[in-house]
Amino acid sequence: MTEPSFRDQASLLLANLREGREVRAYLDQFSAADEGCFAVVKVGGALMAQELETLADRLALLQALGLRPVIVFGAGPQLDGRLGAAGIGTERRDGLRVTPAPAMPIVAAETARTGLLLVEAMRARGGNAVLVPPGTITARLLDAERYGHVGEVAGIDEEALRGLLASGMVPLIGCAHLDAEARLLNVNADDVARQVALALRPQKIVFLTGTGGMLDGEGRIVDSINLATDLEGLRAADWVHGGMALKLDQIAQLLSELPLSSSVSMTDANNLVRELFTHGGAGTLIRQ
Ligand code: X2W
Repeated sequence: MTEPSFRDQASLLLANLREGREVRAYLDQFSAADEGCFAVVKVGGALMAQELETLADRLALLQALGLRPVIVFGAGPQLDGRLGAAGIGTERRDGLRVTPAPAMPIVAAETARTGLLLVEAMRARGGNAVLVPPGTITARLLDAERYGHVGEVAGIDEEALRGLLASGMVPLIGCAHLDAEARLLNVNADDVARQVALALRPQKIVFLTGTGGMLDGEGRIVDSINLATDLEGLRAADWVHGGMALKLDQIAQLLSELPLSSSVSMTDANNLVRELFTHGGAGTLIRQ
């Protein structure tokens, strides 16, 4: 089956809006976030490279509908390439990139470049996005001996983010952030997304990935996961490997600190609108 095009998705949306059906209900629900942020969307670096145009289309559409997403983006594969070209190999520990001092200017520059490509692609579609200014997210050094210049999120300037949203911008948050001593640190983008979600308390948290959702043992997308009833069984299932189990635990932890109505979706750029605005969805919906 071919993926529905942007045009198909937009017409589905508009047809449903005219008929006042499920899309309208979702739109009303998401618009109720008024001054706040309706969704934190994490975009992995691979998708920033491969699906930039589609992503920019979908985000510009959300913005045109008056919705206010905040985007957290990664740049993992881009960093592998740039650092490799500079003679700095890729080593990961506990899922984090070991980042020696000479790598940091490259991490910062490549992250900014990756984000600016999305700014540009959104502007070309009538959208308006900006990279958040330095200091919006502050970091703290994790364990210099073990990871080098790697940080975790120490603080989030919520007012700055809400100000950008109120002025009609989609804030884009990368993975290089200053610490209290104005040192740049490399912060894993999934961690940034979770912390931003905890601060802004959006209705939706969306992880956009190339796989389009969580895959079961046969490589099919799992439609929905109810953590209250499914988590133990999933942990025990042989097809749930280490990385996926960790991700599920992190999502469960995140949702446990958010209102019961908040949910996490995993989907791809093409299906973002369908996942957000239809009961059937397109991806994996995770509730608590
Ligand atoms: C990540 C930041 C980029 C990232 C890294 O250097 O790869 C650490 O591991 P993806 O594409 O979302 O994986 N930082 C400390 O998270 O990008």
